[in-house]
Amino acid sequence: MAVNRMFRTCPSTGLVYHEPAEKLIRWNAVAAVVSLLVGGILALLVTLTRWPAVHLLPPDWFYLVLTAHGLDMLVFWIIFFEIAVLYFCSSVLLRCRLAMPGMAWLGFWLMIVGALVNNVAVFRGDSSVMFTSYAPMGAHPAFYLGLILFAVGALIACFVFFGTLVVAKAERTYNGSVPLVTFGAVTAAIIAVFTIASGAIILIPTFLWSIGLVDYIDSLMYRTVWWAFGHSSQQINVAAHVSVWYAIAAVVFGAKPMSEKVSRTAFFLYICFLQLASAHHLLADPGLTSNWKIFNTSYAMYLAVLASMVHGLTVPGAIEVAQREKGFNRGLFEWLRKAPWSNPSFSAMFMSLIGFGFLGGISGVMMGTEQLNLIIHNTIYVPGHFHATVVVGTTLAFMGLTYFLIPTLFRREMMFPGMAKWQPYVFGLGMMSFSLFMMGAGTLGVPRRHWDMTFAGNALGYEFPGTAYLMMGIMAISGLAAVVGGIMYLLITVGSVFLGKKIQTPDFARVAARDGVAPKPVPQPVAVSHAGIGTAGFVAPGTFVLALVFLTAFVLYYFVNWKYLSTVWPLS
Ligand code: HEM
Ligand SMILES: [Cu+2]
Repeated sequence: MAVNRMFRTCPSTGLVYHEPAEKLIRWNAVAAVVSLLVGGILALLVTLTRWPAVHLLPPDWFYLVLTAHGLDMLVFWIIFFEIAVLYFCSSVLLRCRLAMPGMAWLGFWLMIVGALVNNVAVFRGDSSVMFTSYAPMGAHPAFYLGLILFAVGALIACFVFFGTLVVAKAERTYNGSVPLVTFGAVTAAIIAVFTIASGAIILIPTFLWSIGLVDYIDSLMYRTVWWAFGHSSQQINVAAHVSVWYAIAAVVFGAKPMSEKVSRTAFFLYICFLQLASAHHLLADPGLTSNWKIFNTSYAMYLAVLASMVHGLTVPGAIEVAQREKGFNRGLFEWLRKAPWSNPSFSAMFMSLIGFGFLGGISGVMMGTEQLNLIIHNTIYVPGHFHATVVVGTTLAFMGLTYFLIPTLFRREMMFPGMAKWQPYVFGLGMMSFSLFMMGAGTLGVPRRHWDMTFAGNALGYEFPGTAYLMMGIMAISGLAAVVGGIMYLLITVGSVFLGKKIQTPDFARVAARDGVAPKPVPQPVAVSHAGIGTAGFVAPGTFVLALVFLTAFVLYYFVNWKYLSTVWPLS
């Protein structure tokens, strides 16, 4: 079967692109960036409304815009980008053809139609049910239908990804096991299948309920199953952005994982335990036993947290080892000081790692403790936590990857390279501060998703301390900084992709399928000795010190919150 296929090899990276895969990766990435643009405009409006001194939108618009912001960002931006990552990690990294490009296009168009239908439902004004759309709050049927179509499209994309792995195996385009980055993508895709199945189990009956064919949706059942979907989808993001960390570490430093086995085991832990952690969204719900909540959120969740901490250690560890081997071997932190801080792929990736760990991780464990959850339940602490995870963590990592993709995938020179150096800092630091001040205001009790924290005109008023208003103001200003960082990202990416100078590289050429595209299979790293680097018997002592700082911060913050809990509920 000597079908001819179109491939090209990128001269500067050596990556091999199959023509349909390249097109699909581009289109998915473009759809992602368009969603980010829409979500970003909405972010600005939401932020200006939650800024007490500005209080921009009227209530109906606030809830509409908040619903659309959550969906366009956390569903459409992130998932379109993830599909691009899946195709990249299969077809490109394994140097093989993409399986069933026709199906992949079907998936893509279903996702586009789904995203549009869902957005239309929200902007009609009768579906301001928030990202979580808890029953018995009902939206227009098109709201659910849009999400279902989008999910079917994403599911098809996952199967195209799995199919591509089968192709690579059958056509022997790699030897040994798949590279670690691809392994991480496999983790993400397996979780995605579980996630989409849970989404279908809850959204299809809810859709039928919205058109009157089902007459009752139990609200506790809705919340339980919805979070099997909602939480797991966050774990797809984590598996995807951790893979991106490894990829960027490999591209920028030539860093090899410190231990493939440990990293792979950590990915495997995600598959085993994260769905159970969904229970942390139900900690304040009546009707579920404490035993169930505590088992799932303590014993089970910590194994998923462990996995993230392993990655948080091995990624900088691998970078440290690579840097020390290049000669940056003095003291504890020369490797970090001499890192390429003006390379936006690196700075985005490193801030993603630190922000995700310190802000998202520590706050997540605190919130996931049944007793402590009471302090912050439904306060603005919650969006503070998840902007640290899905924005500083996932979104910033994806931004870092984009800078790498512009020349190799889109074959364009990057526009505004000077601005690109600063973009990750403006966005990342803005978002970190935004998240921190949200958490601060939340600790003082400021509610999330609330149009007016002053409760003006309500019979039962409540006065927050002045600090809460101050924190909401600083939060909003930091949010504006992040919006500026987002605009910089959009200018650079859209500018480069559509107007950037074309890079002339060898174009697609026919290759006989039987021979495969990879005449030289990817060489597998050989074990190397790290003799002569590091100090005191550690190859990566700097990373070890960073881990101890993390541990100290973690323990202190955790216990401070127990202390705080004892004061908010005086018993004597
Ligand atoms: C410049 C960037 C961003 C800013 C300034 C921003 C700002 C905000 C604000 C002020 C809220 C409302 C919090 C509340 O009142 O409860 C919010 C909610 C939310 N944001 Fe963002 N955001 C940004 C980016 C993102 C990104 C990139 C994502 C996802 C990847 C995201 C996902 C969400 C979600 C899921 C909600 C909650 C919606 C709900 O409660 O139903 N945001 N954001
Ligand atoms: Cu969760």
